[in-house]
Amino acid sequence: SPTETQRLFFALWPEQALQESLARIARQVLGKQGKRVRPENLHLTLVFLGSMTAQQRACAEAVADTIVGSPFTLQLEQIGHWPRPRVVWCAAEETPEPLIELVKQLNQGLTACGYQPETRPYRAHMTLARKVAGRFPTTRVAPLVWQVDHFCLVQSVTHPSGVQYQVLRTWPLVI
Ligand code: 2AM
Repeated sequence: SPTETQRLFFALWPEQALQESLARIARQVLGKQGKRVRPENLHLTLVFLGSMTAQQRACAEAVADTIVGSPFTLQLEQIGHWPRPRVVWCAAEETPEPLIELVKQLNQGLTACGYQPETRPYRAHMTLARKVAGRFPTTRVAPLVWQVDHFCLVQSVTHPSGVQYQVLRTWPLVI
């Protein structure tokens, strides 16, 4: 129905092998601290859309259809902690220019869909764990190299057992 909504976001979705490598690092650095993200849920958000109607989703997909992006390599080597949201994340020391450009293109296009663009600066990260309190110094790990050649529209579904993410569509980064 037109009033039904879905909770959506654009993301980079790693292959299972990379998700497992990230999960292993998370186990090593976190031990028993916090609530680790399940390996199959590990991802990097580009734009969080939130609750979208079918019409808004169609608009967002049409925007994604217009994106002209380049593939890039993400070198994940930094583990850090944001004390206020209490998340531990993994990130690249250098955010590749094509990633910044992709997020910018999405944000610009999505304003036509009634999307309120994020006012905070974009910080590419993969949340590894939530509810991590206390001190957690930034550490460097052996880089995980991620060749990114597509991006995805993802639905977030909340179950009693936890959140489940479903990749709805993917778009290639080709130029
Ligand atoms: P996070 O990992 O830093 O929490 C699905 O919820 C994804 O969208 C997560 O990667 C989450 O980032 C991101 N996200 C960004 N803004 C959000 C918001 N306002 N509410 C929920 N998730 C958000």
